[in-house]
Amino acid sequence: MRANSRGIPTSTASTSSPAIGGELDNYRGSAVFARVPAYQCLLPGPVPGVFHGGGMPQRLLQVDRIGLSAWADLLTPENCQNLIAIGQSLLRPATVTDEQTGQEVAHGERVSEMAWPKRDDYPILQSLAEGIAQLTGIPIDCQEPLQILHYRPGGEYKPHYDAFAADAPTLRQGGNRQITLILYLNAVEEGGETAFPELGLQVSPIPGGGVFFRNLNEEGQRHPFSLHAGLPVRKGEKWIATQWIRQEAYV
Ligand SMILES: O=C(O)CCC(=O)C(=O)O
Repeated sequence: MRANSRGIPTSTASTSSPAIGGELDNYRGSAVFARVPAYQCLLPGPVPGVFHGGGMPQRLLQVDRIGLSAWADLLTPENCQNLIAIGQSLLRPATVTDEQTGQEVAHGERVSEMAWPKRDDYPILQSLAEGIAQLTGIPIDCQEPLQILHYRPGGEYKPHYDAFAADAPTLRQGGNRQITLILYLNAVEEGGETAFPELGLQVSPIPGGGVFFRNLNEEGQRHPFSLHAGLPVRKGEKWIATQWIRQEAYV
């Protein structure tokens, strides 16, 4: 996460409006950070550690509009290395879920490689799933399989919503994606932030940290403020693990 000298994440603000759906530079330029959010910075404080033997993840930031919180120390360096190794063994070009068919399809908006390991094949994925259930308070059954993503320089995921449209047939697989959790597995040399254009916020990857947020509003519809992007990696590579959590048991 971007952080000031006291380690508290910051965002950048300006006065003009962002052009949602425009070219990527519009998201990265100062105009992106126009609608200064009503978000609240919390001082880091301990919460029950769930991913590594009772350690103490730190909540660094809370944005109430979409229940976004950014965390440090969710994963140990060893956890991160293990997840990267799993990803390395299974990588293939990234796809997105087609709203109509529920099938995975290639999409120019997503320039990365991904792996979708089976939880049963890796004990770390089971304990991670349990930790995520504890962190979010949502039963494990609602979790889609964890997705491990790898971006090379130039790789990115353009602004998008994770929640599906209200009439998408894939909703039959457990309702909509109510929560997204993105875990950062390595330090990116330059770029690769997760941007929330509507909140005026960028979260910079720090290894072992993560960000989670709600994709739906109180009526269960796609929340406009959940729009987000993986900004281009300018130098180095980026590894993340994304967990989508449905409203009901995922089938
Ligand atoms: O790469 C990122 O930071 C964002 C990833 C993302 O948007 C997703 O997996 O849905």
